[in-house]
Amino acid sequence: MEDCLFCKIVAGEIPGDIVLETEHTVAFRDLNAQAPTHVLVVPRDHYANAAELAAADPAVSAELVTAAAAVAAEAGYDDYRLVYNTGTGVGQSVFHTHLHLLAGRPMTWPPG
Ligand code: DGP
Repeated sequence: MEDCLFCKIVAGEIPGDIVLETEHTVAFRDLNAQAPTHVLVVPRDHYANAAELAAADPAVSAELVTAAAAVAAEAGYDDYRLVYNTGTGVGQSVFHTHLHLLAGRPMTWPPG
């Protein structure tokens, strides 16, 4: 999609610190890391949020989770948090589905 930041990272048009690529996903480090490991896993195709992706392509939705687990395992973490923000009210700022993988520090619940 034109003017989508994450579509451009997937396409290699702007740089991303890519840590894993699978058939349908790309994982790269978050520019504004909130944990020692903070990676975003995105589908290669454009969807606005997690629910849109899950409705359109459940297999790729699952692939995001398995890719995130692989990144966590490769980094040596058994404990990690996966987050989808949906909507500006909870902090979504990029409207290309992305799964946040956070690991490497203690985390509280409920989240802020
Ligand atoms: P969210 O707030 O859930 O929409 O998450 C968007 C994340 O994207 C946020 O944590 C910061 C990150 N981000 C924004 N611009 C860039 C960029 O150009 N490159 C990378 N790697 N991450 C970015």
